[in-house]
Amino acid sequence: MKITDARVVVTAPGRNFVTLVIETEDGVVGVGDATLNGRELAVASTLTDHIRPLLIGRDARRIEDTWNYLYKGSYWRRGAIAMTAIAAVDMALWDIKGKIAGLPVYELLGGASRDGVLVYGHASGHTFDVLDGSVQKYLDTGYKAIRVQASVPGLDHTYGIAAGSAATYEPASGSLPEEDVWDSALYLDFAPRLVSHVREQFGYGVHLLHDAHHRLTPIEAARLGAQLEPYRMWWLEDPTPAEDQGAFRLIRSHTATPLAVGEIFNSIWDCQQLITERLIDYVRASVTHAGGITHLRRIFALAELYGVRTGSHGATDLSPISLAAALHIDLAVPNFGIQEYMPHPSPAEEVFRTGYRFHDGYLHPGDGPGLGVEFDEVAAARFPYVPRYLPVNRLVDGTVHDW
Ligand code: EZ4
Ligand code: CO
Repeated sequence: MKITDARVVVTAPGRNFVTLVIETEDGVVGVGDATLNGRELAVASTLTDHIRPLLIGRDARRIEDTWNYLYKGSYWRRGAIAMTAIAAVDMALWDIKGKIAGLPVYELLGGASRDGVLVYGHASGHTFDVLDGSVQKYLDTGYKAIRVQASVPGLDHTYGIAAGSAATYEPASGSLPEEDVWDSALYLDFAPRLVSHVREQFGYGVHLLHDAHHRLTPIEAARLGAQLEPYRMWWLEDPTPAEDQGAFRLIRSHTATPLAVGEIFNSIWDCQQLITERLIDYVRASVTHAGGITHLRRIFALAELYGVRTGSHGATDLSPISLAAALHIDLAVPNFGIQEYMPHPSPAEEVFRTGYRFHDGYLHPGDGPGLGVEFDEVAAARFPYVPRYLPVNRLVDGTVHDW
């Protein structure tokens, strides 16, 4: 079954998404997510200018061979841009394979290991009052697990806080990145009080998560983890910058608070040491940024051997196609842990018609063939791309810091 076309659609229904559409001679069409927040056009060009010519005429059924051809064949391995491009091809080919078989992708991955996928939502607030309202909203909707973030007193902007009651929190910056001021001392003083407050208000019957977003030093993270132990967190996410795997040895030796990292990983080599030395509890690699279904399930299989569970990134900068693909993997793998879930901004529904469903704190990918997402290219054309950047952090003295 030959591939006859592979085209990239860049669209912004609420926020920017890059989508790869692969067509076959039989008329079966597959879609893949190629969105890399803030670097969208680099992936689009990789796909259009470099990968498309390699796809035309290839057998769409040969997923593993195509993955290896694109990965090993480029010589320049890894990197977020290349791995996101390969991921989009891979997702589209699994979508096609499912449609040919008439089966949802999770059936091709071995079938369901569970009835639904436990998800966590994002509660946030400028004040504890607002945060409490946000937590209550998630509890009322049936969520069993909630990420809690609140504004750090003394800082103008804090990562992860929604402005007003809107569900999204990521700043939509203009033509240049917004610059925020960061102070780890203020944060470290505040974070244990934040979690203790939520436990006092809501008790221990809900799983709590918190994201430190890569900003601490190993010893700071060690102290925070130790201080959070009484509150029995589901996890502390991204305590330190993710590329330093060895840093987790120090954190791990000081705290039994479960650790999660990986939303910026693009390869199994980014977490080999973390997994084989059992330095983390959850690996957060995503299907879009870590080479697609073919590579992500390899990461998860390695994790399974070492008792590390999955906790895939699921922020709204990953498209509904990515969330669908994640849900198929989550439903199938034995070592599933939890899935991050932020509903997409409403215009996205006009472009991506999804088959996944939320019920009582769990998501299910649906039972349609393939990934179960229909991509409407006519609707996509109504939402033109607008370049945007993620923010940049500086310390009080002006030094650039991790965001
Ligand atoms: O900041 O996906 O856990 N979720 C996160 C996200 C990331 C964004 C970056 O594009 O950390 O909100
Ligand atoms: Co995160």
